[in-house]
Amino acid sequence: MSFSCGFIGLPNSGKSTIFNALTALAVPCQPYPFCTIDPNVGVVPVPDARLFGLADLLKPEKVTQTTIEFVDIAGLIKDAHKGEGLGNRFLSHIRNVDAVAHVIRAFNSGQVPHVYADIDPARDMDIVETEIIISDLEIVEDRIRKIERLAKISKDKGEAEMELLLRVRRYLEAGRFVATDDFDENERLALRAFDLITAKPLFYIANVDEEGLSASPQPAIEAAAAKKGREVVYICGKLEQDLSALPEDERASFMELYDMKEFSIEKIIHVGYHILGLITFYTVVGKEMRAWTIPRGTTCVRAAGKIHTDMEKGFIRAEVINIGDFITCGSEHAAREKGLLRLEGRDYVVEDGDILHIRFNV
Ligand SMILES: Nc1nc2c(ncn2[C@@H]2O[C@H](COP(=O)(O)OP(=O)(O)OP(=O)(O)O)[C@@H](O)[C@H]2O)c(=O)[nH]1
Ligand SMILES: [Mg+2]
Repeated sequence: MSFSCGFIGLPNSGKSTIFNALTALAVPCQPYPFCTIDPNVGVVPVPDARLFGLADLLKPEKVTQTTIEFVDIAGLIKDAHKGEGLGNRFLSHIRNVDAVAHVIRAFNSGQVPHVYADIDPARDMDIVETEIIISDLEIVEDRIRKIERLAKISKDKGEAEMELLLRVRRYLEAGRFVATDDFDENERLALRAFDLITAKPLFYIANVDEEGLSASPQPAIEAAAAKKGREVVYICGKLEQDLSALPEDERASFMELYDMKEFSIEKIIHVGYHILGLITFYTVVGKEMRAWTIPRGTTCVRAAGKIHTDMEKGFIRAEVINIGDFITCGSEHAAREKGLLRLEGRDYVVEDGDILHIRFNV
């Protein structure tokens, strides 16, 4: 899987509409089967033009895309932590995701009431994110109390964890998400065990009108997101829903009609990879061609381990070529003649778009 992404937002912001469209649209992208694990969790193959381009050339029996998981939960309203609306307990369903997409209501519709009457993205961002912060604060406070209780009876005073929790609490009490960059690698690892939503990267999905899509990016939304240092993806939930109901051969002309330049999943992937620091590499082994997702900065030997532990243990070297170069050359032979195929050792840092052929010994 590339990454998992949980949706948050006000009720009627369009989370489920977008979730349904994303997961329904993915079905024809096979060969990875769309699978619904639960009505609100969907695993979708990542469309990958480079992988499809390579498959056109090499015609492998099997092409395996990487996948993305979406989790759709109920909407949050102001004072959800006091039980307003559906409360906030359902946030537990997104405590394990890698990134959070905050769906912002930016479409006008007389038929779909806005919980707060008018369209105001900046206000909605604050309402929902304040609830997230309070919910995380509840977790942190609980944990602090537990450590204090244990400290009375145990030799282990839990000092390191306490110190970390107190640091985290300072962000939350100041009404901020946790700036994970301020923590070192070990602390970040320890932080992960708390499952805090505020310690995950967040981006916005602005759910806009048909007209809003061609008029995007919208200055008011951009300004509000920039203030929080976050990126925005513009999607029209309604159009996505209509698009997902169309047969595949009619989709291109529909997209042209509404000035939809790419599938919205591609926009989400783009932002998600960016904020999570992910890249894609490829393998062609036997009859199978496959895309893999790794964090930027991963060494060749670690990437080999992602494919198979034997490949990491017995790693000798890798033959590496950029997928774009391979497609331009048209064959491995031509790429080799042009000197585009390189031999790299275990410490080589894998680049986005590398095709890796791992030589290993078991
Ligand atoms: N006009 C218009 N209506 C939309 C759009 N996106 C969603 N809707 C409608 O808005 C209503 C609410 O959408 P949902 O997707 O159920 O909203 P939600 O965020 O999942 O709401 P909760 O599950 O209650 O939190 C539905 O009637 C949708 O058809 C859009 O882009 N334009
Ligand atoms: Mg919903």
